[in-house]
Amino acid sequence: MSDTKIDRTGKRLNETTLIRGGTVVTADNTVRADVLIAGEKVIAVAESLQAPVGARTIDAGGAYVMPGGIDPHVHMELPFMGTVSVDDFLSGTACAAAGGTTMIIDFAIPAPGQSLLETYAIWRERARKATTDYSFHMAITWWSPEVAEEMTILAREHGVNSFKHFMAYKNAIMVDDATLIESFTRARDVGAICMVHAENGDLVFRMQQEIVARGIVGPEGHPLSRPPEVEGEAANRACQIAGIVGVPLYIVHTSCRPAMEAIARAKLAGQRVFGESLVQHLVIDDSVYRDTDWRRAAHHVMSPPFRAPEHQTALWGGLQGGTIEVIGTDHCTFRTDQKAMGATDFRKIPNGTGGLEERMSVLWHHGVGSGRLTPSEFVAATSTNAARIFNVHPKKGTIAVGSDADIVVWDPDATRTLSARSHHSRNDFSIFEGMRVTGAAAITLSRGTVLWENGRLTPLEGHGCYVHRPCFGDTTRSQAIRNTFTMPTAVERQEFVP
Ligand code: URQ
Ligand code: ZN
Ligand code: ZN
Repeated sequence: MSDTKIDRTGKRLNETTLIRGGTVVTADNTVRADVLIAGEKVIAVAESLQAPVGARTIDAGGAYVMPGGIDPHVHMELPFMGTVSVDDFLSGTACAAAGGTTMIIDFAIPAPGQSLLETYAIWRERARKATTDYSFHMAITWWSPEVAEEMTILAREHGVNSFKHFMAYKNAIMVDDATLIESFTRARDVGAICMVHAENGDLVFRMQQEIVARGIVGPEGHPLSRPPEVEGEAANRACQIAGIVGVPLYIVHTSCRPAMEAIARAKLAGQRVFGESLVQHLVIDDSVYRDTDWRRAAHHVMSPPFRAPEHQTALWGGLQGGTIEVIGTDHCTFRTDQKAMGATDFRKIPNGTGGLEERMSVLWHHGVGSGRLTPSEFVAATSTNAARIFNVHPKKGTIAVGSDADIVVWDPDATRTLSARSHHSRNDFSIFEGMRVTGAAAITLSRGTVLWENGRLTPLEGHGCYVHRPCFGDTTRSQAIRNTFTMPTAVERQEFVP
């Protein structure tokens, strides 16, 4: 009886693979070592390993062997602003593999009033086609006792340990402070982490109206309506609320100095606050909105918007200094004809850009290639920190015995020009068009299965698995949650006696 098992995609599971001659890079060290994979797991990391009979051998001589990337911020086939993002869970995860990423965390986003459990089931169904592993944050877009109850069920039974809150997108999915407080409290009590899109949505709404009233309706109006101060205010408010409630906080797509400084202040106060930035915000500035070609300017409409160059400098400093721990992409792609929904009013341009395939090459080129980051810091920012923050380490985010064999053989010398003509996204443009970068995935393995090899993508529909992310149990909650603000007790409270 053959001991070869077949997975649901018809793939032989018991393959043994030896990756030899490479330099293994984890967030903690860099070492010459071979990696032995049996089926879906790493079973040995050491020098001069022998290949078992029948094993496949990958010669990684001269290359790095790194944990597959984790992008904790993507939106596949998201219904948003009257349309749907064009990359679905198959095309999106195929892009991921081509770029060296082996796990995505998407966002299940209920319409206000919609059941969270129903939303979760919808996203699970959509994601069945994925070729790499995936998980979901759950967005809180309204509040009721049922929402609180369903948060608990998702946390305890479905491996959702992170809840997202949009402080922008008024009259759509934006929530107010009262909901933030209720949701943050429930998340704290179940041992989950909270996430925010930090822009003051009321200010944005008012500024949009004023800008349009002045006759500015083109894409240049978009950044004018959401300046850095609007993001900084919301980031600070979210940090303060999270600190008083006593829940860990993750601020997504931090794009500017004021928001980053709010994170730094919270960290200095001892709060468990994590900063994420997007690779595109590190290398693209707000001059894109002054492009005379409407299409190219509209291609770059996303929130928060691209910022003036001094904010890129601040974000690189934050990444190097540890205020920003994770680099994601917020991959949420809309084609030119979809962007044209806002041809006469920038408020109607679907917000979002792509980057999932380009993320690791762009960060390697501009980060490691420039000397800003070491290879280990690159691995931390593109994989390990996200695995630790969202509680899937060491299953994901490292190369160690027992870890999933999510591995990228990284060629630090591979040079290419990024372009929509060669990318694997369904989008008809790339915001990185023409960017020349050095450093690329040569081979990407998802739980031991090769999906990308020397320029050839072989996505396996349905190969990807849902990744349960356990909440922070009591034993680890003390590390996960630092309740900096203790609510005053009656004794301490100085009762005012008239
Ligand atoms: O806000 C988000 O993260 C989603 C809706 C993607 N769009 C964007 O402009 N960032
Ligand atoms: Zn957002
Ligand atoms: Zn997003």
